[in-house]
Amino acid sequence: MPAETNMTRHQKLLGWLDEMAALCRPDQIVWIDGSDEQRDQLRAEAFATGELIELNQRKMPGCVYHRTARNDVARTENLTYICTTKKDDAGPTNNWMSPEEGYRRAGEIFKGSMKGRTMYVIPFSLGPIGSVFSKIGVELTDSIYVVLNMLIMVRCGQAVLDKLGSDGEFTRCLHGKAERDLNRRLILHFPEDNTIWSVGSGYGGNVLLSKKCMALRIASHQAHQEGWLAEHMLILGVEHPSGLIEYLAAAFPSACGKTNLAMLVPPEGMTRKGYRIWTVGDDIAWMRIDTDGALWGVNPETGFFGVAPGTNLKTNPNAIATVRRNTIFTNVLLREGKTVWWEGADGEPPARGSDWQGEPWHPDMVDENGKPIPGAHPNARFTAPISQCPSHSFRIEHHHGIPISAVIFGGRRARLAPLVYQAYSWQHGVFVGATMASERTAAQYGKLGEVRRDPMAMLPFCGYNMADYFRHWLQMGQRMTRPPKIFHVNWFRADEDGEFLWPGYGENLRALEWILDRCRGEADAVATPIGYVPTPESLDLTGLELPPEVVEELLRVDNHEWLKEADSIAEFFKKFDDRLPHALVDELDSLRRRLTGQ
Ligand code: OXD
Ligand code: MN
Repeated sequence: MPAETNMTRHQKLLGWLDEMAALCRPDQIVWIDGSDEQRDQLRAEAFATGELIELNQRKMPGCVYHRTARNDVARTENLTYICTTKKDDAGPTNNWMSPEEGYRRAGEIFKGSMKGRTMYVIPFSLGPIGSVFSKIGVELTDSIYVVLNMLIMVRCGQAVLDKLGSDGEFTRCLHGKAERDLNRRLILHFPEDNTIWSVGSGYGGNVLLSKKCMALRIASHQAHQEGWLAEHMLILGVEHPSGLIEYLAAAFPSACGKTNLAMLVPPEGMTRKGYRIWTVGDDIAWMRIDTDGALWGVNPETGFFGVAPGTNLKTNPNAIATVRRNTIFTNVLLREGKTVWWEGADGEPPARGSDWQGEPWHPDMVDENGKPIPGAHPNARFTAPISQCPSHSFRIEHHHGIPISAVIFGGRRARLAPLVYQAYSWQHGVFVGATMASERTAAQYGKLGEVRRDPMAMLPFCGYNMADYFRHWLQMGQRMTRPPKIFHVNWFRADEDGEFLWPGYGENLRALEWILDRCRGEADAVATPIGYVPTPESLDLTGLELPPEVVEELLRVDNHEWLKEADSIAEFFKKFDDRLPHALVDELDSLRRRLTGQ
């Protein structure tokens, strides 16, 4: 099947396409031009085959519904590999395979896997087309669902090929559903070849190759080589009552509320004060040092691929407004009358519907242990354009990005970390990010205090040796004359009974206000062994009615607990042997000294 087109004269692209088509043997090849007409045609085709279900167009214009296979509902980290010549270049936190083995093993699965199917060619740009931040990729896929998601998530089509010209660089992304068999599924990254191969899955995080695979794993490798940062961070703008808008980039592990924070709605009192939030991105930030010596960033994506369960008018009203139209819903509950529902949605559960597996469902159903059977999969998703978010920033398309005033790291720590604190320096901030962790709470999992370290929320996404990644962060700090200040937040501190002490959601803006005031040198703090912690008076808590002892507990630093934390960090650092930058060991020593008063 020749890859004929008048859309591009890029010989390397055409040659690669021929080669991949010879491997996968599709019946036909279709180029995605980015037009509405083509999108509508593909949608109609997917309705006809049952790959998609059209939702109620009167109530949910432009919305469609999709179910993935039962065994294919989340990212499969155990089948995700970094394929580098040297194992050490993937590092101790990644699965590794040699490039030869990767191409051979995945090649066997891809072989002939698109017979009877169509191969779609999706040219896409991460970042505004032509911006200094931006990178081009081309994804080949045999899934219309992938094409329709990509049309929302990234800039696609002819304009990208025009920018690529006849010899521009691009990331080669090959995806095939194959049999969607867990034993024949591989998500492979070849950073040395700027190539991604994903086979045997139809789940978003495994198959929208622009996202985790390219914008994080491959891009973090490129960023290391080229001197910038590709991070698992949201970006939001906080408009100060004076009209000044300042931007924050924040990293939290998956499913810790990045989307909610990115679209935060200020509580009433702060709206009255004049605060306003501008959403730039909810998942990925690409950041560079500009000529002013400061860090500037873009969100390389144009859509949200958010978790639906738990999203409602209280937790995230802007998300609810965003998904009212032109949205793809995956693995949520399908109601009679072709609308959707999920656990934690507004209103009463519907009396009946069909669940994420297509089975009849009603709210009283329980499993053999008497636990309620959910109608939506806990990782059910919505894919929706950022432009539909009521708080979307007017600077999303700016080619030079936006200046980042503060970088925030966060985890779920029921016991240890105060609501917010500031690192003493860039180097100390890198230590805070590198040792970030989430702790299971009694309410959730039963076993208190179990900790998973997730450095900078990049554990599953760093495409090279994480010790080198830490060094890169340290060096970035040395190259900036006006680096952002670094902070840590914890919305999840709990009392002895496991009850959260902090109300969270919109109220989190109170901590962001303190952070930005600190950046301007306008808020008080006390120097503690772990960093600068707010004085109770420096946080505006008007209207919250938190008892003083709760505020004290939220800001408390327990030296004894932190010394235990220091031991756990030392254990974690052993993973990296002598590749770990010495500056981080120095930071651990300094922390211990401050804790013991030496
Ligand atoms: C994630 C996601 O898993 O964004 O981090 O989907
Ligand atoms: Mn994510």
